[in-house]
Amino acid sequence: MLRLDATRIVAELAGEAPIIGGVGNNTFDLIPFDRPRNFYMWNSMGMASSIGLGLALVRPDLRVIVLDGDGSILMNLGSLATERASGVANLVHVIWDNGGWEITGAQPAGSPFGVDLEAVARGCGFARTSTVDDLDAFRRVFAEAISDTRAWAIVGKVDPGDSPYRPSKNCTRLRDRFRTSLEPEGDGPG
Ligand SMILES: Cc1ncc(C[n+]2csc(CCOP(=O)(O)OP(=O)(O)O)c2C)c(N)n1
Repeated sequence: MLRLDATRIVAELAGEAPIIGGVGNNTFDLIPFDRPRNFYMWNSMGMASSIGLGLALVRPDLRVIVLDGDGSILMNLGSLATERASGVANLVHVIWDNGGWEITGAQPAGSPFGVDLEAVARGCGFARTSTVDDLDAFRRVFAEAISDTRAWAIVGKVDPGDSPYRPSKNCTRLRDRFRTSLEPEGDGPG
C-alpha cells in the first residue's frame, strides 16, 4: 500500500475532522490534499499524537485524526498509554508502518524486529484497533473508525519511499490557519 494512496482515502473520508500530520513523510503526503483543517507539523518527531490528543480533549465535538509514523510513535510510545488514560474517545490514530525511519535513510526500526504496534495499542487499552496492508481494507477500517464514537488505533502497512511534497516552512502561518479553521464558523484563510 502506498502511503499517498492511503492518505488520499483519509482526506476523502475526513469530512470536518482536523488532521494532524506527523513528522516528515506523514505530513508531506497530506500536501496534495491541502485544507485549512490540516496541521502540518515540522520536525517535532513523536509529538503528533500529543498534539492530536490535546485537540481531541478540548474539542469533543470533533473527531481528530492523527497521521503518525512508526518511527515517530516509537519515540513517544507513552503517548498511546496517555491517550487511553485520558479517556479520549474522539481520536483516530493512524500509524503508517514502513518498518523504520524512512526519511533519514531508511534505518530499520520496529516491525522488522517483531514490534507489533497494534498489539502495543491494545496493551495500552485501545478497544478498537486494526492492522491493514491494502487500500480496500484501509478504506473499510478507516470509514468505521471515523464514524465511530470510540478511539481507534490503526496500523497501516505502507511501502518504503519518501514523499516529494513539502508544506510551507512558515510555521506561524500554518498554525494560525489551522487555529482559525477550528473557530466557530471558521474555515480559515484558505
Ligand atoms: C527528536 C528528533 N530526532 C530525529 C529527527 C529526524 N527525523 C525526522 S523524520 C525522522 C523519521 C521519522 O520516522 P517515521 O515517523 O516512521 O516516518 P518515515 O520517515 O519512516 O516516513 C527522523 C529520524 C527529528 N526530527 N527529531
